[in-house]
Amino acid sequence: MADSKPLRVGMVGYAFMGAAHSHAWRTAPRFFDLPLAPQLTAVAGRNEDGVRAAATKYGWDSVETDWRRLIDRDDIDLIDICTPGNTHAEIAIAALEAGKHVLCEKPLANSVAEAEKMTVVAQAAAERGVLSMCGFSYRRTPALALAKRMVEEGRLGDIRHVRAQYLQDWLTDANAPLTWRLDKAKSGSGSLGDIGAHSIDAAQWITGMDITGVSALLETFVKERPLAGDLVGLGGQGGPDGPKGPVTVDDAALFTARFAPKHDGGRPSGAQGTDGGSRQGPIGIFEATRFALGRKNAMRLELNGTKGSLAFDFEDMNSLQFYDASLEPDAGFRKIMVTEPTHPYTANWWPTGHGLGYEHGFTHQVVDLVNAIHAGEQPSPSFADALQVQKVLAAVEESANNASRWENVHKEAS
Ligand code: SOE
Repeated sequence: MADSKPLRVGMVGYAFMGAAHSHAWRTAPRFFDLPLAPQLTAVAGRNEDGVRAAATKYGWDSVETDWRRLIDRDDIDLIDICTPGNTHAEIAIAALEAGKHVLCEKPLANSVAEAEKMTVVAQAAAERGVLSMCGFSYRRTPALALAKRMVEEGRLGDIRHVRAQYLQDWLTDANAPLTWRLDKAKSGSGSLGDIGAHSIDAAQWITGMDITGVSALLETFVKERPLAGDLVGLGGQGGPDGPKGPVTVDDAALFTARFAPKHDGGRPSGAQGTDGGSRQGPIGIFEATRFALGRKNAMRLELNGTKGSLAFDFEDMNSLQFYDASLEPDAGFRKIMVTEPTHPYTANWWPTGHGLGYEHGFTHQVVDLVNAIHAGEQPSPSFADALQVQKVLAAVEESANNASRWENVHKEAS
């Protein structure tokens, strides 16, 4: 709406997520009637040439080379954190305490302790009308938002199985450089936190249940890699013949999980189920890897319930596979094209069947955040929701590091 009050944004970081968020801040008011008008006021980055180039490319009005300047500026209303996880806590806490709303990329932090502190500060800030959200953007993929709607409507009955995979292959080459995502001190974990976190959040959000226990296996296939270009200055030439550094995170994470209705804690409770029976939480199996050669961004989720099943694959992101047990058994799964105007978010875009892309999830994230801020309501996912994801990540690492639960298959005759 042309006469909307501005929402002046200061973004920290301008790499892949900075590009996606910039696109979202610029695009959201052009396709959705927003009660506040996002303004790309300033972008911050340590390298002045780099951040100036990013401001020109992505349409930011000004630049800073220290994120603290964004916090100090009185022409900034919201801080958007698009930096590696080791910086999230310091920036988010400073911003919230300075009265700035916060959008923080996932995972929320690199530890449960950091995430807990961020959540406490966020809850106190919310009481002052200063709001915050964690950027689990896949919730805003129309097909996954429709999946949640269908689960809530009882179309699947009680959920028995959650099957989640997030498959990429960009590290299959042992000579791919040692970037920040492979350094635990910066990223907190590898495939587990970077992409597994999306699966955990989506599964908990769509089922409406929390993961209460896990059993896990982590693997690092390539133990050291050529230093990335920004580290080559340390006397290396880069590339396969240059200096190498250690990979300190997982390349792949596998875990089983138990779910329980929220706030029941512990094992699945006997809460009343959709069919009048006791609501037993589902069991889950999760996989996150960057070595699934040929899979580029296959974020997959399948739910099997007592009345139906749903299956989603981000590499075919505009559709949802649905098996409805109320139909003839030979009806099989049917493909729902999630492009009807009645589907989440889609009415604001193209005619049915034209489809959306990865970037639309970020635009929808901005739409929901701006509407929540204008309404003075807690955006979703909150830092508390993201803390629950952080606790699952920590439990997976604890389980994987406690190999005593692992049973070897004995070769010798029993
Ligand atoms: C990892 O390659 C990555 O960029 C994640 O960091 C993002 O969160 C995901 O949306 C796409 O893949």
